[in-house]
Amino acid sequence: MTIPIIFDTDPGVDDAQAISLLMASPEIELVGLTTTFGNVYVETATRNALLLTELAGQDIPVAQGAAYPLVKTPFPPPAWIHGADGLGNQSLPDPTRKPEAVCAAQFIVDKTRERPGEITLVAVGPLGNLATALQLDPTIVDRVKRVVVMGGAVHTGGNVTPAAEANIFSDPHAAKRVLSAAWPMTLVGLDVTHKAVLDPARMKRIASHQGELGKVLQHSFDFYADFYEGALGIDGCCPHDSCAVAWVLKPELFKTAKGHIHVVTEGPAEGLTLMASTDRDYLDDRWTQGGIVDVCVDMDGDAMAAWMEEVLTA
Ligand SMILES: [Ca+2]
Repeated sequence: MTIPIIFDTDPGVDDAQAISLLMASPEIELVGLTTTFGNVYVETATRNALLLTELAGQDIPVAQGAAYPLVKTPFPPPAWIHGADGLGNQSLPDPTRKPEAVCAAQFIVDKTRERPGEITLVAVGPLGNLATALQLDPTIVDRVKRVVVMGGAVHTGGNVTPAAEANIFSDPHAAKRVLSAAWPMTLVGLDVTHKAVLDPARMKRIASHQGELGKVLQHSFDFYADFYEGALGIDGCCPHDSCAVAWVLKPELFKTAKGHIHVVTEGPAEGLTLMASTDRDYLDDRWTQGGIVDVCVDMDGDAMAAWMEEVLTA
């Protein structure tokens, strides 16, 4: 039995690593990639999703999704982190395949109707596609096996603002809808993703096993690692999006806590993910709206990075 996954993504250097990880994992059936703006414009995200799967020789459907946040005015994509092309600025051919005729949200709705109770949605970009899928068909909450979101920061600070993680900050209104919906959900945020570091030696070994795709991963890693060294003093990079994949396949590496997640949509704390633990009572129900989320609060970062290498060099 394989695990069917739809991967909602804005590739993106760490997205590219996670897509490679999914394609290399025999336990995973990659039903499709759905794309969103975020690290890059959505057209670039779609092009990269098509290209990365083609480089691995895999014919995986790609459906294009959200171009803008639901409400707020977007900031330009962070070209200094991921490159203008999302892959550290390299000249790559255009993909030969085209995206699906349906948009990302409809693709998600359709696939979960075809296979009720089977599909895990792993979302590692801003959450507009999942929010729109909820709007198209609210009963989707009963048809997904689980939603795993890379985003947010619960006990730690943000990475784009003092409070907010990038995916949530990029579309806080979408995040609010998605993170309060009553579907089985896991939040994999900066509390855990900052514990794993993919260092240059490990990346080199991975790249050497990944053929043409490996060259793209190596180049984008080098660009991304320069940002990490300058900004955080880390030798390597945090493979944020791969941590969401790790949660699906290696949950024993994580420690979780249960809580309600409230997303702040305005003001200086815009994009903050406030967790109200189910372990205590509150003065009123402001903090306990919506579904209960499994929130990752700890991860064995060394074991996670070692597992990534194991999968990508097998
Ligand atoms: Ca991402």
